[in-house]
Amino acid sequence: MKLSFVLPSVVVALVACSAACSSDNGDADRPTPDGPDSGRIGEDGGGGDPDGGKIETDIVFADGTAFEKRECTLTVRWTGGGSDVKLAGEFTGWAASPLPMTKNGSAHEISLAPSANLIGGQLYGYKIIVDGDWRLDPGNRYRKIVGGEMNSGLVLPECEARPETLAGKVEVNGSAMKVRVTVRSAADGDLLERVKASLDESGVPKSSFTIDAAAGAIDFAFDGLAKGKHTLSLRSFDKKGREAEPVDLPFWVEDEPFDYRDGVLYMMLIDRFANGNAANDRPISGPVHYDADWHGGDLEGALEVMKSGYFEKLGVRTIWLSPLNAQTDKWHRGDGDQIFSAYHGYWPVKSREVEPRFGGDAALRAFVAEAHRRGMRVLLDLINNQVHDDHEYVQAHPDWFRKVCQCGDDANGCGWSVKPFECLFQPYLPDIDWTNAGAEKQFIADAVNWIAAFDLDGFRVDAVKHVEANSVYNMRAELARRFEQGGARIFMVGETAVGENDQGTFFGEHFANGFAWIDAYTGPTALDGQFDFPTRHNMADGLVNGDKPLNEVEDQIRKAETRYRPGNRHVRFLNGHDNPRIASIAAKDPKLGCRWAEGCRDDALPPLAYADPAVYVKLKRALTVLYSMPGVPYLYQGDEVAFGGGADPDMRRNMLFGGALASLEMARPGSQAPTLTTAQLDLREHVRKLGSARTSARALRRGDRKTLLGEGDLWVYAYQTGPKEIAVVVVNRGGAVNARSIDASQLQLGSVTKWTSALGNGTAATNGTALAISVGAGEAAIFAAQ
Ligand SMILES: [Ca+2]
Ligand SMILES: [Ca+2]
Repeated sequence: MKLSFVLPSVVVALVACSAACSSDNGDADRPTPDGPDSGRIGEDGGGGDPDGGKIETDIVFADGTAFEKRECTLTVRWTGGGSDVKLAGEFTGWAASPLPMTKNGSAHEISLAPSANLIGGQLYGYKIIVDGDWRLDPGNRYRKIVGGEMNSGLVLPECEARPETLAGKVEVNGSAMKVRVTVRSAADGDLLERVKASLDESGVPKSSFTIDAAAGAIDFAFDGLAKGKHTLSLRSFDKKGREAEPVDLPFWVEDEPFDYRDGVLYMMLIDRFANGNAANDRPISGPVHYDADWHGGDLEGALEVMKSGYFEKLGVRTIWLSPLNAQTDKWHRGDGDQIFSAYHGYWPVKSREVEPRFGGDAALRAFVAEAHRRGMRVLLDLINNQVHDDHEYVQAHPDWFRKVCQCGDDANGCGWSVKPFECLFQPYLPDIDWTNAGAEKQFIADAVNWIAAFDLDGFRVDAVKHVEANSVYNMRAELARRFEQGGARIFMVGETAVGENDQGTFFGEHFANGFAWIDAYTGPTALDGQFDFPTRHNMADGLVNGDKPLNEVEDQIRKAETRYRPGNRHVRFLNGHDNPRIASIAAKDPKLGCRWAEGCRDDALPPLAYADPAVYVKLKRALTVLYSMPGVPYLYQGDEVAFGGGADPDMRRNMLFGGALASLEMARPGSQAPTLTTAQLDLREHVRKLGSARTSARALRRGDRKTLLGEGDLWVYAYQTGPKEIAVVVVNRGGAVNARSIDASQLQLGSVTKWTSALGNGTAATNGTALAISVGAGEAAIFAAQ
């Protein structure tokens, strides 16, 4: 079929309509939590952007345009073998009357049609019975817990309710993009009237689309697009005025298609990062000690730091923003009966609004836009486990939340692993009940809204192991429907804090060890990756405090490479906003034993800067390994300047920049922000060289790691992605190494003429199939082939 043509009779109405004149683009975007329940998972009520002033172009279909009708049936396909294969679910009375699946080639299939027991838009639990064995269906996106068991879930299309927008794959070629969008009528056959289209919140020019009237499709083609992120947004309406679920097609114009391994993930704790607007500062003071109070950091400050080029210099390609939801103004007693405020962002009272202290919605939009101009991705910390008592949903929907018992209250049968899903982090933080359909629907809709309203690129998902797993699957399904039809991927990386030997059985699913547990939540229909806690523990133990022989660190890294499923994007890290600082660990600071939550303050806590040069030697070594790891390296604010600090909240001291950015620094009232020491600045220079090394050497970002040597004090590994695309990493814990010969027969060295040192230290030379390596005592080096 011809791809596109415009019939002479086609009426194309170009109506520039701002939010002010668009009656169907207003409040629908912000459904009230107690709005009508359509039964659909992840209802988000529209694609508008009332605060952003979106302009849409009306593309009106001419009479005679043909449209396919929506499908009402859903085909379930099982490809896992077996001879007697049946489907059983809530709609079959489970085992009472399972439905036989028909063999079709190597698969078994069944087509499900709507009925009184199977209503479009509703989520039903089911399993596949394979020769008597009840199995989850990996071919379906949804999950549902029924009777304490995890099941697959299916949702029949709401074919009668509204038309449907379907997008083909977005093709980007240089600065040009094209995509075919097809619209289908509701099953009643009511014809489509129009599609409202916008590109980057502006209308689309008439020359950018043609209507294929025979196929009910629109072919879009744009050219001359600027580098960075773009989004084509589409809303379709039929003649009855019914609106299809909105579709957004985000895509990037960039020199090299991005991979999250390409650079560092940098975590910013907004309140403690940079204060760009003193007018929104609102500490609680009174009973709240400065260390646990709001300090004034905001997205305006973060934007200034971004504009200075700070992140590029560190090799950052992805920003993880701490939670931005509006927070309670209250303070509470927490660990050690100490008083804390919500400065960290994990006590939300609103689901869709940015905390005013962080600069509000406009500041987030500005920050994201600037990041995208610079080719950086922005992830929001998404809290799916808990809200604060004062959250907007708690009063209206008490059934969405649980207050069973407090996590860690072992005496009352509420150990962290005894009731991991329903236990409370704190008595004032109601736990979200993800087995409640209403709660699930709303919190997924809110997640979709964060992406749609603020153009975010994904989420860091908090506390995954305390949230029923259907949250991850069903959220991915809705994100995919809304944003991923054109081939984009909303990146989701989860926090499942388990050790290598941890295991658990939940809702009938068993995780035999930490690797399997972490992997269980990842895959095409779930998370893209998780924080690699088992490897973190071993990397930190071995590298940061310097106690573990390097060959044992190598063994642990090898384990991570072989025991996780290939293809996921797990995150490698040394510490984070919940752990004592690596500088204090490297210093083996005895003050780490004096915790803030036990009442320790000021000089009883670790210093902000260490004087001992040995600390920096260890940190340079550890950070060199971090920046040369497979996966996604993650840096927590302050690691690059060797901040000291102990347990919560001591590892969250105000960020320091020095130089032109010093005006954004925060300090305790009545005192000055400290000055970064020469040693701290020197470490930052080292990290910048590491960032530059990872950015410039494709081998480091994309290659498979090959271990060339693994001794207790000397460790050498390499990556190769082409004849001259080779990076060799040398980690030396012992004395100076002088022209040590390392077998490099795993590498193809034939095209290499020389080696350059990315960090400016040591030398490497090719000698046949070996390398001659020299590095100083305690040093790490990266050599790039030329
Ligand atoms: Ca501020
Ligand atoms: Ca929970």
